[in-house]
Amino acid sequence: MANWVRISSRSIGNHIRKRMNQGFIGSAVDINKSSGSSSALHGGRTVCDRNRRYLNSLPWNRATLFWFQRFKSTVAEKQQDSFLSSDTDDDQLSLDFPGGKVSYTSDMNFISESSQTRVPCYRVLDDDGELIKDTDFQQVSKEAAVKMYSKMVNLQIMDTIFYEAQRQGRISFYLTSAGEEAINIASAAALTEQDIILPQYREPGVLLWRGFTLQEFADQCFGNKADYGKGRQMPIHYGSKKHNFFTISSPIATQLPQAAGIAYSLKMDNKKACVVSYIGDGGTSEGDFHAGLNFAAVMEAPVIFFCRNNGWAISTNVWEQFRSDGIVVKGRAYGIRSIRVDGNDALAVYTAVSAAREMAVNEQRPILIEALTYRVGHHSTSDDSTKYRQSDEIVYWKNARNPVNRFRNWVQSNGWWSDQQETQLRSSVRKQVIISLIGLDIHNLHFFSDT
Ligand SMILES: Cc1ncc(C[n+]2csc(CCOP(=O)(O)OP(=O)(O)O)c2C)c(N)n1
Ligand SMILES: [Mg+2]
Repeated sequence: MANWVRISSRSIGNHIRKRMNQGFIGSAVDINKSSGSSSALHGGRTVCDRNRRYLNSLPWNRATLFWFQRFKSTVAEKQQDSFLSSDTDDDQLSLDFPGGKVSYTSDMNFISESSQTRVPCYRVLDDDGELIKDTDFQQVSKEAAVKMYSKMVNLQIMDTIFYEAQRQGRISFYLTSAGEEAINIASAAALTEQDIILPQYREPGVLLWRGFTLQEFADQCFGNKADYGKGRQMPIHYGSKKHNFFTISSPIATQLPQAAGIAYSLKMDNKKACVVSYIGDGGTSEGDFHAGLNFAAVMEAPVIFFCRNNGWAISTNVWEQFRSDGIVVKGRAYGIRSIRVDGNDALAVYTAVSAAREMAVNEQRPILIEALTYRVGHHSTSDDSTKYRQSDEIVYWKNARNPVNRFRNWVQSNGWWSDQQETQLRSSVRKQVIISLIGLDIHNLHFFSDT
């Protein structure tokens, strides 16, 4: 046993030394080579720039490199909480503890269970889809914006028709992404195809964005011979090796420790890619959430943990799920840089994921994103959400805070979209979805929904 520990710690040490010699770990903290696209943000005020200034002010050398890299993620924003002490060089006043000095205090203060104010939510578009003045955001080209909007509509229509197919008894189960279309599509649009996705289950739009066809979705839900899982999985458990999208697994949160491990392998192979792992607010109560985040932080793995906080975990609302200020505050506890974003604002999601990806890949670190949104549909076809939540609440989120309409308003206000294109798109997608079902030789198809 002792021998094994000696050998394995020697090989980990060798790995670190090898990476340092290759400049790999060095490049992760290379203050001169920071992320390329940061200047693309309006105003150029980015986390990376602020970090670079902070790094420049520090005395550092190669010997302190590894130590420094382990802790830099906690200094990103330099937010001073009242309970935090200022740095001191006086050894009498501080405890030289493994991992860094801790200053002493004579005041016996418990850290408050909550801060005075909640972490704000980053957004770019107001509720009507108008650009908020002086906001930092990543510009999107006309082509990209139109593609993003079209894919959101694709997702909406696929959901409506597949949901009805389940109600008609043609498939055993279905689960919609209604209300979370912006999260699905805008996060996918900000990534490259080399980035590896580990989904929870309410993110089929990521696969749709990457080119998984409507027929492939239908084949999986019907569990026919064209389904890659050969019908062994429940409907909606999609997966595609070709699209770097791991197969969905029913036990929630198991994907998080796996994501940290896969990201660490990307790091060891010196790949310019990251892992993106999605999780719901309910999933964060699983032990695997802790394991995944802690592992990723310690190993400095390039992974984005994307939490869709949609207010509900089946019938359990967030207040009954946790008493923290959502999920975003948990990042700091693990030493992970984090942001809260409006999940119903496609431009905000796109910008946040672009910046997170840049930091994850260029600085080799995990990032946590909490996107605030709302599950407009029932949890699944096995659920009736009106039994545990107010209809008014659902209607409010469905209409007043609709992410698809909001993004459409912005695209249309740029002169990139018209009512005529809208009608054409909806009727063409509807036909394509129905064709994907006709191909399965299903008879007496009737879909009446106004999609
Ligand atoms: C390990 C595990 N525990 C419990 C369940 C049952 N379960 C399925 S979905 C779900 C709620 C998940 O809620 P959330 O993570 O918020 O995702 P959402 O459905 O809101 O998108 C639960 C508890 C499960 N699938 N796996
Ligand atoms: Mg949820």
